[in-house]
Amino acid sequence: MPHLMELKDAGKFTLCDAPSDQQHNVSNLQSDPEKSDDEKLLHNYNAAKNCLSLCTADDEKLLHNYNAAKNCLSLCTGFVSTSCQPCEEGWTAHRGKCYFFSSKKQTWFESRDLCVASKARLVSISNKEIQDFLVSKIKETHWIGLNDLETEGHWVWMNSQTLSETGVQFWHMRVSWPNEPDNWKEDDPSGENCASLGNFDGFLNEWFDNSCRMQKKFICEKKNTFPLIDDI
Ligand SMILES: [Ca+2]
Ligand SMILES: [Ca+2]
Repeated sequence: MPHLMELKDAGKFTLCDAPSDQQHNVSNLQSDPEKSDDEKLLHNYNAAKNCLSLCTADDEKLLHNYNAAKNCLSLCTGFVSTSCQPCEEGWTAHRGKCYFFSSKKQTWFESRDLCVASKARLVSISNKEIQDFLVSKIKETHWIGLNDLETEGHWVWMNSQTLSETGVQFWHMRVSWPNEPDNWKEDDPSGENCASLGNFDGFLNEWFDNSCRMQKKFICEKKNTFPLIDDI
């Protein structure tokens, strides 16, 4: 493993012959607490891309520069990428995150644990864009990371965000029956404390509270460790 300063120097000087005012200083970003890891990666990806675009088209030099840029990027977050795949096999990249749509049905608790076992968590829906993306990918009801297990009626996502904090909710509404969430206790005396996209009748673009013991497919999400520019 080359010394840190060698890599920084590679980023600044050997990476390409771009004028210094066109090169982004990776080390400044590393210490900027205002920037999220995703923002840093995007910035550094763009910096590397800009830098490479100034270099010669010579294949060997491009390969060398690509490796130098990759090494530089690995210093920014401590993440060492072995490939430029945006997400692992079986996961779908979308706007800086990777999503997993299960093929098997599980209880909500099993779904939550399986996501965690994949270093992910049950999906959060914090805006309409994510809601629409997820709805476009499913053909039946799926568990999401919303629950009122701790306090009845107080719905929270896996990161403890509340619905008033995200500002969006897509509960199913009824004309002559109570709206969702209705905490229906006919099937499960403990009520309905876990939310899903859709129910067994469809309505895939709406949320329902269900018994957490129901078996449904589920959606996990995790950060994309190397988002491509077109995927942000
Ligand atoms: Ca409930
Ligand atoms: Ca319900």
